Amino acid sequence: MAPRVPVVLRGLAEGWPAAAKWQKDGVPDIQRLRREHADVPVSVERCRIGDGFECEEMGLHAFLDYWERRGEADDDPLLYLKDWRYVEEVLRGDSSSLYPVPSFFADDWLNKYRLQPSEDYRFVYWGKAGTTTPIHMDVLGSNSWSANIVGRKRWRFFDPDDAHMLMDASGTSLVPDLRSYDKRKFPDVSRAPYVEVESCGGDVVFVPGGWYHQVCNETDCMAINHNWINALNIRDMLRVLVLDLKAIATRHGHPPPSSICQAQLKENNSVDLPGFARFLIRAAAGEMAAYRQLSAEAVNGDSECVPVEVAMKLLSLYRIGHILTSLELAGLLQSATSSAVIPTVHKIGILLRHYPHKEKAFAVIERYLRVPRHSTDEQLQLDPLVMYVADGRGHAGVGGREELRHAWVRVQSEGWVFDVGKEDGLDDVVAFGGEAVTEARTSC
Ligand SMILES: O=C(O)CCC(=O)C(=O)O
Ligand SMILES: [Fe+2]
Repeated sequence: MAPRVPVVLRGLAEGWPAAAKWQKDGVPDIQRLRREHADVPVSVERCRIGDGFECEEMGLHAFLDYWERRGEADDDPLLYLKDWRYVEEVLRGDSSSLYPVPSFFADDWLNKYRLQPSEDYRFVYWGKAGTTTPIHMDVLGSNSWSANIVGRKRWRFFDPDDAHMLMDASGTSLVPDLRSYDKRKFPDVSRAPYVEVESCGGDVVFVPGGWYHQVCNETDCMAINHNWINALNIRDMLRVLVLDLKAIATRHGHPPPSSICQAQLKENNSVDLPGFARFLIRAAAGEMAAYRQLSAEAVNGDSECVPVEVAMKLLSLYRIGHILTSLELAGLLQSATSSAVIPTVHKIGILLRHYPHKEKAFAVIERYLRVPRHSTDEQLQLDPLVMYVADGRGHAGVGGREELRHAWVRVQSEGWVFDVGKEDGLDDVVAFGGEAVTEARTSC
């Protein structure tokens, strides 16, 4: 996962209960699906080549009727049932009767800590041969995994570094559909390098966040798909939100923390920044509990070696602490959220300060999670939040709240290790990385 390239895990979904329930002899078992599913309303997309898509609501049984009938008339539309929150709506929140979540993908904050109680990102996709998901990048910078229960899909992936080739001359609009587009408007698309893969029944595809992809169902397909975020890509989510917030602020002419901008942010992304901070606070509690349990188990075993799971929890806590502090100091949160940020960050700081195997954990993080300890100045410059703090408000050290009036952030040369403290009381310093703070930085 850390190298962030698409991967097909052949046969990982073989033998899942979903295969026995949804298909027979390699084709969807429509009679059984109809018998075993209530006629609930579902949202389907009408797929049209090069012309975007439209969503419509219909009953599940009408969709299954369509599935059996489709192809009898030449002008039958192509309907794709997708983004169906099946676990939540059909299985009452517990997916285990249908599939196990593969261990590689189990560290999943989006579905565990939830942006909103009802907002989960566990979907089912059912589509006839020819249905297509046009080119897109997954929501909120998240990764996804997609398990083919039945059928064959063809995927085309574009590296984030080549994303500019998929845009028009202004760099703002994305080519709508790779099968048919205006070559004058999108002159570079045909030259953009891509990775093409095929996934079949029983295969699971890992889709790294930030990669544009288009997916075509070459036969009738049924798939299960999760979007997820954890310590390795939480900063991508922050970046997506902050960039969108900046664009909204520019468009509306209001400052980013204003309720108008935050409401628009929530409209676009299902979450505003205070909601994002609440999500991180829930994640901090969960990750701290998991860290305590895992590290207690590890100490009972071989304490010379820091297991990668423990290192991962430490990385989670560093990153959550960093983001919460940055948001608070940048004045981007409202007070209801702010009052929960500081105790959370303090708890995280204390926990990290007392961890005895920090150096070993850093080594594991670098080696196995491929998070470089020394991030370059260039990377820091690219962090939109740091830029916002630096260019938007001048001094990172001047926070809005009384408790943070003298607090400041120093992004150390280690990159992801940073300190938070109070100028006038070094005893109160919460030292990330173990070092007391003696210097304030106002920009990067
Ligand atoms: O299977 C599809 O049609 C789309 C899947 C997808 O876009 C994903 O898993 O990210
Ligand atoms: Fe996707």
